[in-house]
Amino acid sequence: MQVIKYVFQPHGDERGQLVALEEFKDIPFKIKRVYYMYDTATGVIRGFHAHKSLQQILICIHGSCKIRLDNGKEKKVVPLEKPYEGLYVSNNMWREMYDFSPDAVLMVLASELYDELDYIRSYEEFLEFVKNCRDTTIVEGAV
Ligand code: T46
Repeated sequence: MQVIKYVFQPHGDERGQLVALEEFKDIPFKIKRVYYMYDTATGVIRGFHAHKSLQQILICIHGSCKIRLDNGKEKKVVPLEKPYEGLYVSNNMWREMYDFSPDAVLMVLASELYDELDYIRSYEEFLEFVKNCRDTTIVEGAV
């Protein structure tokens, strides 16, 4: 399974930190959509789906949460707790987001506009889908 965690370079000075993200430079795709979730209720698990073609970068810009990734063969839990870290999630990954701190803001940069038809919401359908996808392995590092 491939887990790619980007470490973005903050522009820090005495005023604080600033992270800038540019498509094809810091982010490996054209950013067509940004969404974020906050005020997540205690104990909630979100996700439970994969995508047919969507690529995303998940950044917990405040607070913390955990992402469970599953490629159909292997599962890996990735904690997100730094505003300068981004988790790349490819289309063919079943994802679950959980263990949100009360102050968590999880921001997502997406390669496509919202399309319900791109979602795979059945785990059995997902397992069939990944049979035809190339294998993935784990890499942690920067861009
Ligand atoms: C993903 C994980 C990480 C929209 O109208 N537009 C949007 O762009 C999105 C993302 C959602 N919505 C609506 C659809 C639902 O009525 O917002 C509601 C909640 O979406 P959903 O239940 O899909 O949220 P999550 O947290 O389960 O999943 C989301 C993304 O949908 C998904 O692509 O990979 O975050």
